[in-house]
Amino acid sequence: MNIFSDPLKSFDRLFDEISDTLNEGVNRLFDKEIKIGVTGFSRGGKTAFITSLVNTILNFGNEGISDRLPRFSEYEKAGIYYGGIAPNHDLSVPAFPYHEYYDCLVKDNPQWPVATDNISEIRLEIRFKENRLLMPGNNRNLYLDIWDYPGEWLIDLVLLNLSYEDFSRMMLAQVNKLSKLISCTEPLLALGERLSPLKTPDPRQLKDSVALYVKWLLECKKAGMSLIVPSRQVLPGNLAGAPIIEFMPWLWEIPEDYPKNSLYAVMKKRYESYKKDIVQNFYETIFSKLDRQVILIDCFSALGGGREAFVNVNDTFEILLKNFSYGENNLLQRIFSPKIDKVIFAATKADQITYDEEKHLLSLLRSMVTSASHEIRGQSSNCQYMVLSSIAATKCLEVNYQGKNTQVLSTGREEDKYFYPGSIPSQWSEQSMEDFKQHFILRELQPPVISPGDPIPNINMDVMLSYLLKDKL
Ligand SMILES: Nc1nc2c(ncn2[C@@H]2O[C@H](COP(=O)(O)OP(=O)(O)O)[C@@H](O)[C@H]2O)c(=O)[nH]1
Ligand SMILES: [Mg+2]
Repeated sequence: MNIFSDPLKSFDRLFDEISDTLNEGVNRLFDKEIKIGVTGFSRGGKTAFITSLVNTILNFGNEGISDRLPRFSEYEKAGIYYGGIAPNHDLSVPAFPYHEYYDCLVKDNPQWPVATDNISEIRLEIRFKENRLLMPGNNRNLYLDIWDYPGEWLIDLVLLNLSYEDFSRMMLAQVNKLSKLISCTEPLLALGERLSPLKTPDPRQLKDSVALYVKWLLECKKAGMSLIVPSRQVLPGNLAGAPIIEFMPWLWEIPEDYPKNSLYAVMKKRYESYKKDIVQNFYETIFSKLDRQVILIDCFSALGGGREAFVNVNDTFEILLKNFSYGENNLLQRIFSPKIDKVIFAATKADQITYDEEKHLLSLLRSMVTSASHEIRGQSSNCQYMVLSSIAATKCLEVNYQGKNTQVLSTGREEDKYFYPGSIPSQWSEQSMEDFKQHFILRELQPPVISPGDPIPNINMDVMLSYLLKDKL
């Protein structure tokens, strides 16, 4: 920001800006602000998570709240007495519409928050009593800047280290590997007979060809694959129709030399622009500024994928690691951001299992992450693993079944008083995916009934708060 560039700027505004900048500096100095990234693949539970987290924080200071957060003992210790929404920092990023989502949940016919695939921000303020040696009893503020962004964008970071030729070769290997699974492989590869890399592109042919590649990507996504790059072709957000996402890997013989305005040159140029203006920009303006990262994983949907999905999840982690592991630096920090000091992996939607299955889900989550990456195992001190339900649609009850106490779930609705969904595997393997598909009944649950003003029921949000905040209060 150059505050001297506008001669018409009034002294007041100038002063405001200087003090804003100073405040920002001071906030950071005293650790009064934490930027938290929340990510995970589409439908993984990010919106539900942020809605529930905000709801819990807005209830700070209300009577009885510390009893609802037994494992967030810092709530009492730090003397938290207020939580609220503060104005957003970045005025150009959509604000996370908390009230809209909460209203949907508490209406007569409750609805899950609607799906969105873009970035959003919400800033929260927590007030508590200073209990450090320096200024005991003083009131203090902690700001949480929460960023919701699609996990698909994270996968794009692999492109930063790849030339257009590397990218093309990587995707060709994928196309071949998945050819039995993805039905449009043949027409996609056959495009090569019609495309002339050295000639000026025919705009219509270029558009149609890219559309076929996007179709291939979408089919991969549907089959549970996660190496979906460039991600914005599948989740375009405000880039829909922009030439910067209209390119594809060159899946055929790569020309050594090509004229400046040729089809090949156009593809390569757009790829480079995408890398610089979209991926690099995301990295610099958001990702590299995060202090903590929550990664939400829907293990149930991962278990429901096929064999290739299993391999692909592992591959994706590996590719991320390979591309970000230069030098002797802390690898984990390298992968996630230069600043991030804590990464929390949370298995979401844990209200779909009984309480005694939670340990299996936790172990499954660990084995999913660590089987893909030996490095993460080695760096696990700043990694936390937990299970979570942001908006719990069921309650776990104990009933007497054939003379034995058995845990079951209930949605509280008439139609399913009790049900037992089954047991989930505790290790991530192809066999466990088969077992899960055969023995587990995954239901589409309706959101819970919540009265307006009431807190959102959840599982383990207090544990999450403790992981995120305890050392900052
Ligand atoms: N049962 C249950 N379902 C959930 C929970 N969180 C999310 N979901 C389901 O997952 C869907 C996608 O969640 P959402 O938060 O929109 O995912 P996003 O795409 O990552 O933002 C929701 O519409 C719900 O159906 C949860 O805690 N429990
Ligand atoms: Mg969302």
